[in-house]
Amino acid sequence: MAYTRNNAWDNNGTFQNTSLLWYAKGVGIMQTRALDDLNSWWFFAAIHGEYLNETNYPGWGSIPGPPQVPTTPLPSKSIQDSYWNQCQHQSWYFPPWHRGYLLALEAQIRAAVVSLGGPKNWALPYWNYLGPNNQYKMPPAFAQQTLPDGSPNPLFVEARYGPQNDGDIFIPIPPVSEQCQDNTLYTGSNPNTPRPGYGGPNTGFSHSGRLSGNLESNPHNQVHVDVGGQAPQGNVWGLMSDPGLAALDPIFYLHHANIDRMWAEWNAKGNSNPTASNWLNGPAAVGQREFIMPMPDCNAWVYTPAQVNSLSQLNYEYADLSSPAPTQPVAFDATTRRLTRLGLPPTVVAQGDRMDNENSLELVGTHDGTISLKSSGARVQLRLAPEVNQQVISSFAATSEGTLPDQVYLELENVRGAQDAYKLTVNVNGQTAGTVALFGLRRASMEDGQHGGQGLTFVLDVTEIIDNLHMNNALDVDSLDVRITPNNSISEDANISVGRISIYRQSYQ
Ligand SMILES: [Cu+2]
Repeated sequence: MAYTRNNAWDNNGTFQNTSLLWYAKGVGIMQTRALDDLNSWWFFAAIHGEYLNETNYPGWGSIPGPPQVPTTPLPSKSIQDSYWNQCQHQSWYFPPWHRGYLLALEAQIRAAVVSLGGPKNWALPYWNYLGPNNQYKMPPAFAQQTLPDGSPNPLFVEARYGPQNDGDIFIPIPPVSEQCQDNTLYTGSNPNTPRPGYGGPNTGFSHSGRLSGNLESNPHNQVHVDVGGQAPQGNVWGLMSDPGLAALDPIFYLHHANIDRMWAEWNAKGNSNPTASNWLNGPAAVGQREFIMPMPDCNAWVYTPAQVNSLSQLNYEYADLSSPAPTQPVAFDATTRRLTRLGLPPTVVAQGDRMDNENSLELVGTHDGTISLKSSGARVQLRLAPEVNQQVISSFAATSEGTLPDQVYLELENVRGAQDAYKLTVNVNGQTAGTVALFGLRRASMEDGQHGGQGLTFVLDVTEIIDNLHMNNALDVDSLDVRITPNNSISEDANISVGRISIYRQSYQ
């Protein structure tokens, strides 16, 4: 039987949408089960990530309910080690790991729905916040305290604060966008795909890594912190703002169903997933942890990316796989836009795909020394190395030989901090370079973590800004003016710092 995942905004996103009503009842059943039950809501959240050993927030014992999150009884150490803290982030495994996670949760909810006499073909709805009309708002069923029968609504969560920290949950568009859908390369870069690529960088098992792929950066990370936000006072942030809390919030799975839908749509447009064996076979093939999920029959399901590579191998489909109407004709890709901007003929073409190899990057300029972000952010002068900057400038002249000018990136390197619920907008000489969300920052900053507390690195494609400076004869300069502005005033406890801000060139020659 093929299951169809429908839009959560059907029937205005209320409980008249029966997919949402049955989801609520299924979540309710899973929440009655104990933490050490592999089929419980709490166990599933811990598969993504957990903070059971911490005493202060975000320790699971100090979460303001509902839901009332249990911290006992713990499963055995070996069960914890094989199942918990498994989610793949800052990695090319981000899309396939989450696809398997959704399939397992969906099977659990469907079994609970059927046990209550509900539809045998129930499937997880998706929240397409980038869709038309009101869909940028959270479906109203999630904000109701009670179900239509008057009982408590399992979809209601106290720790959900929204992008303005006032409890109004919506996704600001822009900066959240579907621009990543125009990428044409899963890992690496090409003129249509900024590094590190649509699906993420080539990594091993990566519960917390360094650099998010483009789908993971925007919309995924941004939607997390927009929904979660931060409490107006006190050191509490929304469950969705932090990977170790996020899957406790039932909206999590509808957000990820949409990310999964976007990946399927990207493939349906003709883009390919990796064919390298270390992607297809997953990290277990090289002796690292396996991807493993508990299924309703209590059997473990061990899977690889190859097994979830396309929807045609699986038992579900999406009601709508089409993109909203493109704002530009399809042929009007990033390369064509760039040629138009620079007034160049279509005979100027770039070489093809590049692996995201750091050797292909050359440092153009930097601001050395750690920058601590104040409540209002930071402003720095980023010094350029004159010789390297001249190479960028001369790459514009090389178009006479038919080659595209350099692609240029701004990086915020080794960003560290204790709270994830912020977004930072970066401006270069008054032009917006982009917005990044700090989802996963706390975990990436922990010294005992996978990368020894190196923090996260964010890449912004500033090619268009450099093009504009060049066209205005304003590129031959000693320094660039870089501003970092947070979406909400940064609290001192967040202790957010940027290790280095840099500009890199990547040549097509
Ligand atoms: Cu997520």
